[in-house]
Amino acid sequence: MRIGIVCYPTYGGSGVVATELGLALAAKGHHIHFITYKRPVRLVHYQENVYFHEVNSEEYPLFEYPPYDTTLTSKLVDVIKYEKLDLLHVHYAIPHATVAYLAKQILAAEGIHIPVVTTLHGTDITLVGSDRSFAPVVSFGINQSDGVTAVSHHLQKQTCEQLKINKDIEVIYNFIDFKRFRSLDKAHFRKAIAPDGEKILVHTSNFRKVKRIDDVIQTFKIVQEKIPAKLLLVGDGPERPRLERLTRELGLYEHVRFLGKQDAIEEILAVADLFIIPSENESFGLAALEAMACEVPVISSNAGGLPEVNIHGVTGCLADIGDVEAMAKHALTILQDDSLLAEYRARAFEQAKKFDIGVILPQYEVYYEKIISKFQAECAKTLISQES
Ligand code: GMT
Repeated sequence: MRIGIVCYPTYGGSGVVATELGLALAAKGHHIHFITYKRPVRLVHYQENVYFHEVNSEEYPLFEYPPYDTTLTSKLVDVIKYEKLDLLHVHYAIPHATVAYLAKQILAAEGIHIPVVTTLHGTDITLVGSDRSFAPVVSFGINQSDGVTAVSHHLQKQTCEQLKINKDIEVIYNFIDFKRFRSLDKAHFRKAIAPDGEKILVHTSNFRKVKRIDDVIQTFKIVQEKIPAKLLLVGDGPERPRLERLTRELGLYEHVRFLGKQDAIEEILAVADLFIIPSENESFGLAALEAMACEVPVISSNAGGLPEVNIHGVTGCLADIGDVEAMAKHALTILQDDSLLAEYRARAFEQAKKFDIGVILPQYEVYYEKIISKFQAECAKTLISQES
């Protein structure tokens, strides 16, 4: 198949999933065209069957905000037409689903027809909750897509409850590539971080309010009062300066390391004893899955799709949003008993295998084929009715 993929190219789950999906499809022989405003962060090496089309926004004094939607639409029209794409897969509804619709309409006027699949990642739906004015546009984009997928059952349900949706939404879980995310021996790194054998807790995110990193720090405070421990905070974002201050105020600064944005997350997870993700909302929690693939148990909130990934008492523990006492209690139970920690590690790894890219990728291929056949049948029906 010749597939166009539209995504956000920056650090962030949806862009990572879109890029890894494209690369894996290309490795199976599909031709993949990434279309976005910057080279996606995970698109680092040359790979056969992979193409990148950069969307350049025009600088013009009239435009206080360069019209990205319009330039993206124009690029899509061009790439779909000249690269003869069979399907367009857009990740993240805003603005990609509506832009795809516009491109599709422009091409239809020229007799070119292409099906569109939209994958919902989470904040594209939950954001609507904070700005209702997005709702009609997001609903429209979703309803006009030929296929719609969501990364968890929770997100599927939430989308149908929150928006006026007249489409079936297929759940295709996020996935993990075990070639990259697996347990690694990084004893020297561990020694550098925790020279006296302290337990290591890790959190990775984009440092936004929704991640509740205060709870990570408060949980760590309780843990650190009971056992020697270190906390690694990976990532960057608007909350970081405030959190650095909080860490200092709590007298924790020497035990907490802010590592900033990192590409080789698997090397950091290699030294982790516990991963912590106490989010307010999380449609799936790809970061938790990455940890589990590296045999790291997870302490999480029970928000959104997290319980579909992290199983309480099996792969880690769940607690109510904001319940740092419970999170710390669970963390201590696991960390204070090495044989229990080993059991949790093994079970986290077993659970991660359910999301192996080898399991999930064929689900996308089957779904694409289904959508293309359905779309072609509908096009043929329309043609016949126009001729008669
Ligand atoms: O977590 C973020 O804020 C980034 C966001 C994104 O769009 O990149 O992540 C969302 O998509 C990921 C990939 O599907 C999911 O694993 C995350 O759970 C989801 N984030 C939220 O729902 C807050």
